[in-house]
Amino acid sequence: MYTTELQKVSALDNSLSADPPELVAAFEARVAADAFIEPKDWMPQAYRRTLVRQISQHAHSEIVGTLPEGNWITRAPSLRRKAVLLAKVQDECGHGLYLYCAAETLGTSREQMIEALHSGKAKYSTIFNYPTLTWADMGAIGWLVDGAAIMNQVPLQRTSYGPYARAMVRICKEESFHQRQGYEIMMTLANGSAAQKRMAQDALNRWWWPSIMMFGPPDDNSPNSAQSMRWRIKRESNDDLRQRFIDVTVPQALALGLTLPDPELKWNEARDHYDYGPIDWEEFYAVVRGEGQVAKERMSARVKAWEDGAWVREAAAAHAVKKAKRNAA
Ligand code: BYC
Repeated sequence: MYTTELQKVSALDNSLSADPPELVAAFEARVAADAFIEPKDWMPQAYRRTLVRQISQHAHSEIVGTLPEGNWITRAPSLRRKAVLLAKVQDECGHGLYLYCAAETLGTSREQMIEALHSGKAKYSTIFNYPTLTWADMGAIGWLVDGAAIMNQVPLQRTSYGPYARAMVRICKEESFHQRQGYEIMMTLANGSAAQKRMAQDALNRWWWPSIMMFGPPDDNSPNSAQSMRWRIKRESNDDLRQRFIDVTVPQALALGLTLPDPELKWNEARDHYDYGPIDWEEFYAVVRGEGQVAKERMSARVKAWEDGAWVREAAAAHAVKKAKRNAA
């Protein structure tokens, strides 16, 4: 039902489009030639809307994504781990800011995007609505969540909208470091005491399925994919990226001596890929709808941070007005 409603909205958007055909044709030719579309270039309304949706949701994910890890900064097991985790969380705040800036170039203000998040109109990645129960979750997030994010984001470096593509170049470099720090935590735990290894296995058991859901619904149930692929916003399909992530990650789990929580996972010689068991899409849609306690905690933490920060925004705005007046004088 969720998907059907989305499909109806997309069809409506396209039918209402009043874009001049000659401009659309020139735009499509540029996209087909792999030229970047820049903020001042003409673009179809629906292309702009799709980008604002995807880039702002991506930005929200980076910011909301700091919450599950921020939860462990004070409890990191050593000074080194604390410093590394702090640096990673700071990187993610930075990613959120580059992405909000990229979305602002499309004519949507930061306030509008934040309002859409807080009112539940805009989404953020489902993965951040799962709780972080143990220190091993910091390893699993870095290894699996950042690993999945890189798989999805490397093709976005060639997305058709210039500011988004350029933001992704830097983000991907930092995500590689995040993925390695997560794997290093998992390696330490997997080679540690029996209790540490159990903790690593438990984290893998809980984060595996949510990580492979991060790539979004299957291609035949992904209402935005066909148009986004035609506009070269998306370069690869949800299922292709998911398969590539599984193929790369399974040998990494085996190297750790850990077991993946999927009894149907098996190398398929003929396909040259791993086969995997059915994904619980009901769970995915429930998490997308924001069901569950963690989603509520995430949103109330973000709303509180926004409200607590009001005085900083007001002071910065007052300072900017004062500075402008001084310069004019
Ligand atoms: N979670 O037609 P589809 C990070 C929604 S953060 C929630 O396939 P699309 C990190 C989708 O929005 C990295 N919702 O959509 C940070 C759509 O609904 P709407 C986050 C999801 O856009 C801190 C509907 O389902 N990465 O790395 O063509 C610590 C149908 O889907 C999800 C990005 O944001 C989901 N997982 O494709 C650690 C990457 N999946 O919007 C790490 C940029 C789908 O029509 N985004 N939905 O109401 C994308 O690449 C694409 O937007 C997606 C979805 C592949 C996610």
